[in-house]
Amino acid sequence: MSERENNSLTFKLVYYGPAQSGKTTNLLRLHEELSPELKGEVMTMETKDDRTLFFDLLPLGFRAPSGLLIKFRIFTVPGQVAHDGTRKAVLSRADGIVFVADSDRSQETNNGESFQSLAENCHRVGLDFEHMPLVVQFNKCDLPSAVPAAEIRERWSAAPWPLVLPWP
Ligand SMILES: Nc1nc2c(ncn2[C@@H]2O[C@H](COP(=O)(O)OP(=O)(O)O)[C@@H](O)[C@H]2O)c(=O)[nH]1
Ligand SMILES: [Mg+2]
Repeated sequence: MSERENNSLTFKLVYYGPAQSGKTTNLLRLHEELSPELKGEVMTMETKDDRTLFFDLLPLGFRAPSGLLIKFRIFTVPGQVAHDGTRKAVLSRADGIVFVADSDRSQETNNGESFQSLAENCHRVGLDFEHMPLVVQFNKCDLPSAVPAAEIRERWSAAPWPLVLPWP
């Protein structure tokens, strides 16, 4: 949940998706693009087992003209199937989600399974998936084996979520 205290508002955003789809790359790129006064350090945590939280975090914030401090805490989840417990912990109390799909045609099953796990995990941690602010980003569109944009648009045409395709 976003919290409002001390004249500040904090939003938690989560990058979710299959392993290797480019979630961490997105976070690092965002960090590069932001001006220094807006951002904190990127924190990356990796463990071999699932006992410690395993995620990336980018904190950022700015002051609105009203004086309100608006902060974002942007997380990525680990995509590997084994890390479902961690994904639930990271997803808990999210205010918004970016689902990062891998456009490579060989990854269609992994994308589908990960999206299904997102819906299930939202329900498990008490988030209303149907009303969650969610954007679907098809990444790795530069690969020769990427599914063409027209095909992705056609397939997602009935879905209610905004689709981000970085190519025409
Ligand atoms: N070709 C291509 N490779 C990408 C793109 N985004 C990420 N990658 C590569 O995909 C691999 C996995 O990326 P990473 O961000 O670690 O994925 P994560 O597991 O979702 O966090 C890395 O080798 C990245 O350099 C992209 O848009 N195009
Ligand atoms: Mg990662």
